[in-house]
Amino acid sequence: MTTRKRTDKVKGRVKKSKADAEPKEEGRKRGSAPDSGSRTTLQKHVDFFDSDRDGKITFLETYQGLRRLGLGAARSVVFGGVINAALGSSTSRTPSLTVDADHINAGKHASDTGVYDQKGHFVQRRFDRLFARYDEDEDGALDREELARLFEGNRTDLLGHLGSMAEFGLLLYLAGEDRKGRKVLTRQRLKRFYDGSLFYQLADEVAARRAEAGASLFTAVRNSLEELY
Ligand SMILES: [Ca+2]
Ligand SMILES: [Ca+2]
Repeated sequence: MTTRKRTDKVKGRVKKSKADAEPKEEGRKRGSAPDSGSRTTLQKHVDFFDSDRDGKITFLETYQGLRRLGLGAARSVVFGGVINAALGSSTSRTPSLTVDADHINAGKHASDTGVYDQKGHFVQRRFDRLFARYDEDEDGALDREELARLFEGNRTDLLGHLGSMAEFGLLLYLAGEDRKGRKVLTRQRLKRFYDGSLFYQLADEVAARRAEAGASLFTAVRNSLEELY
């Protein structure tokens, strides 16, 4: 059992670094992402949080989703509260802390961003064009400034909805990679953000990291202190 788990972890790590290094790998969907051509990007993002798939996202589900994405307990409470307070009422059309996923799915704005087709599906060609335009130093990743410019001109549905939180700052925090002391979002990650599979990938990575950390008592104690915040 332990050996199998370890092998899986190692395999996961190899797959990840390979995928990050090779743009060609991009088209491949990860196993845990919902596999349905009929779901729009926004629906996939939402599905990630709706763990019992009843179409409603409770505060607890948002909290648990943020924890799965690697956010500490305190931050998850704060962000979860902000997200559900902001989206609960607007999607339910009555004061509520539960998000009504059906109404988040209108998808009206998704097609305006330039990365999606009329139905709200991701279009690789358009993404390539978009990325090339904003990756001004052509290092294959977007830093904070490049991301700011991108989102200024191309507000996606999701970011529109998450407008009250730290927007791409949170995205950078959760999905960014360190490069010479700066956080950057790689092309691969941004693509996954747009196609709706990023949250699932992040949750996989966080789970693997937590399992690994759990192996050593010292790391486990240190991490649980970190996770409180
Ligand atoms: Ca639910
Ligand atoms: Ca760049």
